[in-house]
Amino acid sequence: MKLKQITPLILLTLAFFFWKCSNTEKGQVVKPNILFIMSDDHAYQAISAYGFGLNETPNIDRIAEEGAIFTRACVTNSLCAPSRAVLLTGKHSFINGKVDNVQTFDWNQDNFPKLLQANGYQTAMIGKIHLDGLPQGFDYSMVLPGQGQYYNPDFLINGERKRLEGYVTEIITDSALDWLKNKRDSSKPFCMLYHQKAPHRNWLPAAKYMNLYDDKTFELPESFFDDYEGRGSAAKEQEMEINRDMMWGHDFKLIVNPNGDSTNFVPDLKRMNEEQRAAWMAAYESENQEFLANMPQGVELAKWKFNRYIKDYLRCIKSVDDGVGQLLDYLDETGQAENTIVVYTSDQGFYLGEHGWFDKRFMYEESFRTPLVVRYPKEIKPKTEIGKLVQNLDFAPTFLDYAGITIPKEMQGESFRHLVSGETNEWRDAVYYTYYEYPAVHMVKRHYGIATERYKLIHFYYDVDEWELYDLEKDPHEMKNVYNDPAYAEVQKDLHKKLDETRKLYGDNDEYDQKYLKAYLDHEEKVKQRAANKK
Ligand code: SGN
Ligand code: CA
Repeated sequence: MKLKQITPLILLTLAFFFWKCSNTEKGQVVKPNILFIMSDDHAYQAISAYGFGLNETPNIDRIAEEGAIFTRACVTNSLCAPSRAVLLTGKHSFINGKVDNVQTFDWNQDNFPKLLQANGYQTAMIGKIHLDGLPQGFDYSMVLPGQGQYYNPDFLINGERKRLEGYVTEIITDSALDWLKNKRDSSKPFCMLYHQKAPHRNWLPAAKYMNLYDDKTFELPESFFDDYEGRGSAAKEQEMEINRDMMWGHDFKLIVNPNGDSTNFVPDLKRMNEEQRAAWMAAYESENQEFLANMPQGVELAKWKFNRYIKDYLRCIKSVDDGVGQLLDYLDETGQAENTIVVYTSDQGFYLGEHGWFDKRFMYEESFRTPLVVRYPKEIKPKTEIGKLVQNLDFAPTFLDYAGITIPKEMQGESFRHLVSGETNEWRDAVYYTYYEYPAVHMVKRHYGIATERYKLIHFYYDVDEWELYDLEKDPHEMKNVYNDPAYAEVQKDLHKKLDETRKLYGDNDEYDQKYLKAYLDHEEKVKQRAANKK
């Protein structure tokens, strides 16, 4: 063989050797670390990478710039605890059993951290989990009981309750860093669920951000005064309107109720220590007094309420974004950025005044979608944009795939590893959604449906029997239900067929609905009786 012929062969061998070395350690494939960051109720509209211009989130944006942003990531059930059960198990709510915030979650079923643990990972869960019982699948757990508190919160540290002084978002970040630096076995790859409580209602900011946005006025979204014409009774009968349903004390942080009775003060003030309370009073009280002295009316009052809400909401997000920055810096400083998959998402989306609303639950876009950005320099090109219908159902299989673990066939999601790396563009063309918590706070009716890239078909049931169909291309804000529009007769027929197929695919049926309805009503009855017995 001539040298000319041998050279490419040598180069190829050398390239393979170097590739092997970079991926192996003592002959073993190096498994990537997983840093799964999630916050609670973080609307994609409040992440600057999504381009809404509301606020700046430079650290979350960094993940998107150095990796991928998903523009149509969505959830299967837009509520906190169910969303967490889905992401852990990779199964729809009606299969994993945690359909609403009141049913108990069965920790004995399989979840992805258990599988990672069994395959050499060290796992930790730090922050909000909202699932009762000792979390299974974690070498270390430090979780808020239930919703948790913003100030001086209690934590369950490997099951033991302890009150920690400080602001919840900062405590969770410090504890995550502490686990990474000092507590874990660094000979093993890690998987850490770093899950913030913020920006969940009632949006209490850190003292240092209480005055952020003081000099700014946020404009009401276009659909703020939506009259819900053109949609069914569910949109009309909800109780999540900023202007009507938010509370003077709890949400707007007035210490004196403008209506005269004194029951509506900020309850959280009691939990704060003196220093925190002093910062709070200094930041809010003069504005409160001014408001009470010259109470605006009509549209001006709506604007005031919206601004109170959105400013506190965005202030909470500022601390969440700071924490993301600290974690990213830690990965950089310790040379782990290359080998760590970083995910930022929320348990669901949220309304920031669209349709006049706050909260979530509906299958309409703002709460159906959720933010998702992912960085993994080894496989994901910077500035990747993915518009496919990826769901929180897909997290468990995706993480297992990255870790080289066989995905159990019972898991219903799909790994998006090869979609986000650009290796394939093939993906599902419809996703399935269910929502069960009714009658309950915010009164969003029970519903299920499917979404395709262009359309959405929703069925509201239980105390109604109403169908809605939206054409997102023509009506991105879902203002007009075209279910009975003859121009959509074919589309409607196709979507019904698709919905039936999708329900079959995932194994959903009316029996599940009946079973969970009974469980829910039994629970409500017990709560009522308990309250009556107390009287
Ligand atoms: C609390 C909130 C509600 C919220 C639910 C569920 N009220 O009840 O506004 O919809 O949680 O949220 S508050 O008194 O806590 O402010 S979830 O994210 O946990 O599902
Ligand atoms: Ca939530």
